[in-house]
Amino acid sequence: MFKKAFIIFTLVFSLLYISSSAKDFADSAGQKIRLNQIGFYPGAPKIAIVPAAKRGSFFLQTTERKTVFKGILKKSMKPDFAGNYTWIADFSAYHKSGKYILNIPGIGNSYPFSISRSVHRKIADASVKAYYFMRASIPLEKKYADKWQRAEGHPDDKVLVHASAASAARPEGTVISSPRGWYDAGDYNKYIVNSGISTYTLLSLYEDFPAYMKTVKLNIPESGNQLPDLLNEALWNVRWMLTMQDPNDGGVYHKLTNAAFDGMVMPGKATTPRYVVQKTTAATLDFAAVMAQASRIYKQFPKKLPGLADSCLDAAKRAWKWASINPRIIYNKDVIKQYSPAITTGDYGDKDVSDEFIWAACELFVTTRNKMYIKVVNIIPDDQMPLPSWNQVRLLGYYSILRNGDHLLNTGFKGIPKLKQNLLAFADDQVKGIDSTAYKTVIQKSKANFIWGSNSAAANEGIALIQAYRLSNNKKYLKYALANLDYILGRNGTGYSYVTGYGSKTPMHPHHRPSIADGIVDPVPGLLAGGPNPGMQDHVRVPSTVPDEAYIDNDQAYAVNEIAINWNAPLTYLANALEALQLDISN
Ligand code: G3I
Ligand code: 9MR
Repeated sequence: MFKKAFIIFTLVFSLLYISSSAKDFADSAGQKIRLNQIGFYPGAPKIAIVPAAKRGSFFLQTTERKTVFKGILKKSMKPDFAGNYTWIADFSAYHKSGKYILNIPGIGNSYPFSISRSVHRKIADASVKAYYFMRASIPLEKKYADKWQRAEGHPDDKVLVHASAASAARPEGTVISSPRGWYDAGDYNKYIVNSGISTYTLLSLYEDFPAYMKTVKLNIPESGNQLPDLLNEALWNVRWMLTMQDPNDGGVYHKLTNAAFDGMVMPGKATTPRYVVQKTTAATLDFAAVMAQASRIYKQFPKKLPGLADSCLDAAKRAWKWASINPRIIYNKDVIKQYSPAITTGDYGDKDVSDEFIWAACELFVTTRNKMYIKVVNIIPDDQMPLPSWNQVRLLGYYSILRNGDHLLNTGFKGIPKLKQNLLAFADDQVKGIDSTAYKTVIQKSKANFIWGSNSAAANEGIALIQAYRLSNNKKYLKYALANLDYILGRNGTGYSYVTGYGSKTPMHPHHRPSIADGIVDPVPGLLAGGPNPGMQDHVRVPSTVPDEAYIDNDQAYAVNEIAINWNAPLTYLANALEALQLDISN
């Protein structure tokens, strides 16, 4: 009797042991084979990178382990940032739809992935829906938010004018109403500068791909109201931004914030006083740019949104005027700290506003066709095309001019050929030499990309390449834009797919207060982690300081694992644009 029980015990124990170690093996092998964990379009390039491989074969197999394609691993021509060569499995020649794994003898099996049409559709949708989850001033109901339902946070209907923002018409302590908008990131504050590039990027996705974006349905409260859901979602933030303009002079508050960062609580539990802080030139110009753009887009829906386009344009013009009179009011955190209460939340303090002037001038010019805006600002001071980020917005204006070139024909503006030439030169420079690199992605070409929010650089490079494709019809740009999406979804130095909920190995502990505080194991889905950054400004040690490996899935690690609206927006653009253009990407 005892013996029998012992045998059963040993059997069960060893079965458990075998199955768990088999799982570990699959997991660690999956981690060693770096590929887009979602999958590939049938006709598009399909690449996996295997850092630790040796010369040999690789096998593409169905999930039933039937080999459908065999190839030879090729050694990369150049090493990665750590100095190691990688091995490349290229199965682009295989086109059949299905669910597969990659088997590499001596290493194991990759995570399963798909080859199919519309392979990125779900993640593309989720990257927009993520903004719904970031909404302030509204409860997230179960029918839209599923298990991430939550109570309303921050009504923001009684916001105090901070001492730094006091004026004769609105002295310190004046109460204003400034509801709606998206939380910036892992924190619950709302910042105009960062809202600027984020909202612009979502609106430009609609400007470039209106037909496709009309098919994207998000199951949000406004769904079915005749406005495309992307525009419904963007409007949640546009309406908030409008409240941030002082009606008395046109200046725009830099941010709406608590005095200090909240604890790790749900938004409904974060109830400390909220302030609007100092009007700044950067915020006012970013606001002007977005409102000019919003005006021309929402104008297409006059029945649904009567008057909105005019209000936006009027707000943009008044903001422009304020910035012209106040061209150098720069947010300085050390000055703001001296007021009472001291404000210690995010800065978005940009000392150089020349690019903000260019962006606002471009948007106002595109919307109004009035050349006055580009006469007072030299919009093409040189041939540079700096990659967009919250503090570098020049290219955003150029994109707008280029995508609206036809509409500007009779204005007499002569700069379009030059801008086109410069943008294509920039794109050519980005893709030059990529095929010989260790991961064959644009982002990994330069160590300098790996700063706070590096994943957004990957996505913003993808946008630049898609603009280049739209201007040239040259498919090579699309191929490299897709390579950066592959990077974000797993073909990278860590083996993470950096979007919560999408991929086999994804961030489970983002620095995002609701994901930390809600008691739900899975983080809020569709959010892009900041990504590798060896800076360790959060004092959390990363396992490696090699630029593209400096990442940890830790909720304290805000310098690598926070999420933010300005990082998600270019992902949203890239994933949706590639879905819209999927049939154009072929070998
Ligand atoms: O521009 C320099 C670059 O020239 C230099 O090579 C590089 C080397 O470290 O640093 C670059 O500056 C960085 C700067 O961002 C510009 O991107 C700083 O190191 C870096 O500390 C700074 O990080 C910003 C961070 O706030 C701290 O201020 C992030 O960009 C910005 O995204 C982040 O934003 C926060 C908000 O303040 C609050 N809400 C969350 C949000 C996301 O973390
Ligand atoms: O949660 C904050 C995050 O949104 C910011 O990006 C980050 C840097 O400004 O700061 C985080 O807040 C931390 C604060 O700076 C220091 N105390 C701990 C806070 C939570 O980690």
